[in-house]
Amino acid sequence: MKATHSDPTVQPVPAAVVEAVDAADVTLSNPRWAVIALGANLGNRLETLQGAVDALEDTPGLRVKAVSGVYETEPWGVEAGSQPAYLNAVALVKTTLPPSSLLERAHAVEEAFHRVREERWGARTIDVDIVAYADVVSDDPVLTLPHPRAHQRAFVLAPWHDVDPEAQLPGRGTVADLLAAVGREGVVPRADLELRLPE
Ligand code: A4P
Ligand code: MG
Repeated sequence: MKATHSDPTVQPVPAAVVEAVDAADVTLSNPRWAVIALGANLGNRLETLQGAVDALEDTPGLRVKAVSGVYETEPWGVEAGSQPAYLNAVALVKTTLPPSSLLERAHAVEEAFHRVREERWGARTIDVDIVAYADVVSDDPVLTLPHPRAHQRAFVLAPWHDVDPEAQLPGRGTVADLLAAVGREGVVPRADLELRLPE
């Protein structure tokens, strides 16, 4: 039976929920930019990447401003042939969330797509990493900024360079120079796959 406002069994909406709904309508006042790396090597990889982009856009205080093309990449950090290939992409976002809240949101998105953590660098339905948050530099292991391995990874640098050719990785130099240094081996553009920028 459909509940109505006059239905005495309907509980009032808790204040916290009301706040969350209100926050979704907030106009960003002083947003910072952040770069989010997305990687998937289990399940329907493209669908999951798109779902993660859409879930990020659904975050109060966050707007996805650009999404890169999709790259098929060899698994990094594990024995060759031991894991399926990844699809990787990068999203540029503007957000009023502080870094810690952005990380919480990244973890919530991973959980929504049933990410299971069994081993470090294990195969995953989705990895949502914060590559950079404005010019913040931090060696906190809970949230290291920039991401401590981003400068070594063509699967982050190539898609990031595509959406922002002038980008700088704080403390490391330009993304263009870093990409030239690591090369593009094992990182293949998939022009047949495309991520949509949420409307
Ligand atoms: N953490 C610290 N800094 C950050 C940050 N900037 N962004 C902490 C996100 N998380 C950060 O991460 C482990 C812990 O890192 C978290 O608790 C968080 O607080 P995780 O996602 O639980 O585990 P993980 O991803 O397996 O570990 P790690 O060390 O973050 O892995 P990486 O370095 O991200 O590598 N190969 C290809 N081709 N493509 C990939 O996308 N990804 C990985 C994951 C390995 N090989 C890959 C790819
Ligand atoms: Mg990660």
